[in-house]
Amino acid sequence: MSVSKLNEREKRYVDGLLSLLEETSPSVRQFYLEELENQRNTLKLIASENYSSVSVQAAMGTLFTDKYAEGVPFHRFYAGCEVVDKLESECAEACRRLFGADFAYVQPHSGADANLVAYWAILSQRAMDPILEEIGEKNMSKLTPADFTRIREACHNQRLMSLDYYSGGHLTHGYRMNVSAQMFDVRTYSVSEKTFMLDYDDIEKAALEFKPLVLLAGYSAYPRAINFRRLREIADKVGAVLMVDMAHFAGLVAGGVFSGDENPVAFADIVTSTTHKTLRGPRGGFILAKSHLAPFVEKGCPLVIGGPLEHVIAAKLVAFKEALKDDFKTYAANIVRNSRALAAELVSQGVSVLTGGTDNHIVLVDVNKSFGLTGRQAESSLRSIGITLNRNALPFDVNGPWYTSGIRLGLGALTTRGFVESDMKEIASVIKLVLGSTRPAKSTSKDGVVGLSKTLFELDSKAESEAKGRIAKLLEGYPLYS
Ligand code: DSN
Repeated sequence: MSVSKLNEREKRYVDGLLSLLEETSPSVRQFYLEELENQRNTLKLIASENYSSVSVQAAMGTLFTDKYAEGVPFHRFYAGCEVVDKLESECAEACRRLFGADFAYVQPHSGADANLVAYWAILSQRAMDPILEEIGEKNMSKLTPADFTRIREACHNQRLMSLDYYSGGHLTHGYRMNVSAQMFDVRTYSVSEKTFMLDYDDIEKAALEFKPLVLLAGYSAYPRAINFRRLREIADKVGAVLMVDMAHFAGLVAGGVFSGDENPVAFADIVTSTTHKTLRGPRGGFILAKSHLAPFVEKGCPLVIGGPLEHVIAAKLVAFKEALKDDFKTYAANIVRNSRALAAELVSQGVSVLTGGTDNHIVLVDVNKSFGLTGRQAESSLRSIGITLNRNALPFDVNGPWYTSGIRLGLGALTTRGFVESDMKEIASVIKLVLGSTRPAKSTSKDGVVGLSKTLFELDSKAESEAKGRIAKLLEGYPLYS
């Protein structure tokens, strides 16, 4: 059964929900219908989004939202947790099994939360614990103010090495506006200026020089597989903890596309993730850890998290069970087939695709080089004809993180909807038509100087109406939640 098509029971569920909302909260019902229209009638190429099953959505909308459960299963600070204890421990076990990990922690509300818990778990083990051992007191509340200050100071300015934002790293990987950069002394590594891919020898050189406590891999916008065995070797050489943020490609790991040296779970001490991208679950996060870090990760509440969201944990369990089924492997393989086909079509139509292709669900296009546009203009122009995707900074981007020179395309959602490789030629051709017919508009600055806008654009009206028709036709072939 395809996630994007509804069976009779699912239809009845949605109908029931809508008629209930009609009575109790008509505006919510109206927004639901508008969002359905939006998701249904546009070609969703946002790399971090997907379409979850109605079972995932239904599990989220349950009475579990009413239960507080601070602590961990069977060790809570609230009464009445007998049922959520079973729910949460089954969810963690399904997650652990799905990825073949030593330990899984399913409480993080998001990927950013998961990263914060992971950072502090590492700091707890590597910076705090040795001091607590030395003092001979494990209970923080019993420490003297002076000892507690010593602990806090030991945790600050530890070294983190991660992929830089422009090379595809995430904000929570040490971007200055994020708390990660304010906690850690951060040094970033970039992709190679020649290939736009990771250069492991360069990373090793930088790591030997910087000697990070945490070597972090993972990305928000990088189209290639990562050799985690090689990163493990580098981490071991410098005594670093290897942390991987697999938020984007968790579905490809679960579905067996990334195996062997490309499977982070086999090599990293700690792996963080979201549940809603290629993994196709509810919006949320989780952490996998090797046994030596598990006791520290488990203290995520109250370290970072307050009450875990048991209704989302219920939906995570539904999603993990879906991903444990054989057809999820097919889904994951199809994502990469589609992604490769789209990259190849764009290249064959003369569009500049970073690294010349892809190994995962992401395709990065340099719209500045190919069309003389900013990413912001390309994003808006494509949205105006029914393609939804993000602008994205590219390595060494001259247009900064707001305007950018690139767009990021992701195939997780369209693959769920049923699109296949042979559709990619038409999608690439519409993208080429639209961007090739878009020009930066003129704009006048406050001082009266006329120049080219980085935001405003003009799209040829003939191309616009042709593209809209072609997108509508593509969408007709793969109805969503029909
Ligand atoms: N916003 C997500 C992404 O687009 O990669 C990650 O936070």
